[in-house]
Amino acid sequence: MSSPNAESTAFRSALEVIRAVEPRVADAIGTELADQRESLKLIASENYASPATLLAMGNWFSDKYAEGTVGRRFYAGCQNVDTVEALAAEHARELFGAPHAYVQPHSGIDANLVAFWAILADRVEAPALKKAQARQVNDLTEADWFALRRELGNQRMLGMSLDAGGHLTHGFRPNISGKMFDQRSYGTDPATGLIDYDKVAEAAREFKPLILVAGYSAYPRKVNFRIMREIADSVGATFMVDMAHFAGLVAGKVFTGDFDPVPHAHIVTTTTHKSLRGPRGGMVLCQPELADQVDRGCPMVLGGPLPHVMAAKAVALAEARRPDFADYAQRIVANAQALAEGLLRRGATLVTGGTDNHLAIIDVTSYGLTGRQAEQALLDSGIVTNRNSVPQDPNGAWYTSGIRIGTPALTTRGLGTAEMDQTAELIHTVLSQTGPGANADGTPSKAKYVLDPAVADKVSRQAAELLTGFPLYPMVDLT
Ligand code: DSN
Repeated sequence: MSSPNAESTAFRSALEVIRAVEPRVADAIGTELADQRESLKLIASENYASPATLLAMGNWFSDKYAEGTVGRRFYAGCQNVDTVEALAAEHARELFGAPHAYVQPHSGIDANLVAFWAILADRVEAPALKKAQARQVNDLTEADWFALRRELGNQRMLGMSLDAGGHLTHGFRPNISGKMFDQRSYGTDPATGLIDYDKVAEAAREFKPLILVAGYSAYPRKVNFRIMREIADSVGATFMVDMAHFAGLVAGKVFTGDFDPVPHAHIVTTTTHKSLRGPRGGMVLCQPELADQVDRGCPMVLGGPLPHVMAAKAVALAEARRPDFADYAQRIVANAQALAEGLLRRGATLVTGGTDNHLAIIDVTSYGLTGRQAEQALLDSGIVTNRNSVPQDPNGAWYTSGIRIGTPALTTRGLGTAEMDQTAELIHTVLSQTGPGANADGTPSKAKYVLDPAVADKVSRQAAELLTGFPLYPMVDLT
């Protein structure tokens, strides 16, 4: 552990150096910290990285090109990049018990693209090359190449529907994945809001996807990955899990056995900055048979690796291997459940009636609001959330009917279950005192809202007060 003095000196020096070149950037960095300090950050996908993780990103690794993988680069002089990439991958393998880890993806979308191409290469391209007795695609005849490209573009994916909590990159039309794959989605049971595994199996039998995707960005429950793998196996699909949201809960051994995706999936993707609390970035874990294809991620679908971010991934993954990370992961869930219970007790409606992970979805139609109105009213009151669809959402993906809340960030700050109850009170106060607004012509608006500024000010002050006992990056003095 470094000393707070060393951290303080490092951040102060960094800001001074930046200020000497472009003071407005130094000011914006300072203002960002001030803003984050003052608001209740409940965005389920955000967190606060450690000083060591943040500082590992600001250095001369940023200057290095390192296409390729450890020991097999397209540039000379990559020995130090090899060191940090190998370290990050080793920490990832050990932390998650994965046979192979690829730590180059710059984001979750990139990690998913690497996985999609690895699966297509393994399941479609490799057999076509074998059949044509070609070593690589350049050896194919024009006719064989044309046929292979058609085949690559004609594959099926089955993933969770967006309004049930799935992710845009799991085959939805506005995303490249929806243009690459013929996609069908499975939803949740309208009565319980839970995944109905029999329905998933039925959809898989009918659709026969090449890839079955599990994982979510807005589903407040555990997923049984053993059952999902059985479904994938029953139709010969490759089973992929996007654990970006709950990677920290897997790392912290909150999700084990059937609920740990790593032993069950052929391939697992994640971001490193959400509940895992690392730098902004992505990562792929996979079984040995997909490792070679995954390692071709750059330059197949990724630009040059970011060695400074891989250095920070190595630091954050080392932190996640410490025993106190498991305690952190347990507290994330305890806090999410306390927040959910606090809201339910005050009369809120939650999708699935609660949570057993790090997030909950408030159905704000019971307050007479759209997600967009609720999001803005909460923001005015110092509570940062994001609007989100609910299953079968009547307000569509732009206005939505839900508010997604998550506890990884506030748990990092040290808030506990008592503070979650106070947070529930603040959220309920704002939502119950906000009304829908009208357009200039008097018609109802899905965006405008009415909230007495005095209420917003009072709640903002209460939120700031709640946070005073839990300083954020206390080693940085902005005065
Ligand atoms: N943007 C992330 C989230 O907020 O869930 C997922 O991509």
